[in-house]
Amino acid sequence: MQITKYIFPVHGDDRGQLVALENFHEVPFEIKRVYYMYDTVAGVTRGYHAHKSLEQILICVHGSCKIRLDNGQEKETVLLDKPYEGLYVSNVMWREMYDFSPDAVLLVLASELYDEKDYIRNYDDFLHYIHETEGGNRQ
Ligand code: T46
Repeated sequence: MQITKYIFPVHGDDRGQLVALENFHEVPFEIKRVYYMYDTVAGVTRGYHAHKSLEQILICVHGSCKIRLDNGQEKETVLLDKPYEGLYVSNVMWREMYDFSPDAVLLVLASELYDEKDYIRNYDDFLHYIHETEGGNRQ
């Protein structure tokens, strides 16, 4: 499976660091929504779903967490622990987020507004969806 991790330019100077993200420049889609999770309870795994259309970039802007990606054929685990790294998560990709450090802040840039109809929350339905769409945009 191809994993796309963006290393964003850091505008650092003697005051500290700054990362700027713009539509279609550092981020390959128009950002329509931003959300973030923090104070994640120790031992919790979030996610357990895929999206039919949504594309996202996940950035652990503080602390660390792991992301398990599954395209229905292969699984990969990615560690996010740098505020200047972004993990691209395509549509039709099962994701689980876990191993959050107590100080983790996971920021997500999303290509679409929130839409519960875009979620596939059952793993068998996910495999069926891939089969029905002849692989979708699998990577
Ligand atoms: C994803 C992973 C990485 C909203 O009202 N608006 C939103 O934009 C989002 C993302 C969530 N919510 C509500 C829906 C639920 O009542 O917040 C609650 C928690 O959402 P959820 O259980 O879907 O959270 P995660 O962490 O399992 O998944 C989230 C995103 O939903 C999902 O798209 O890819 O983060």
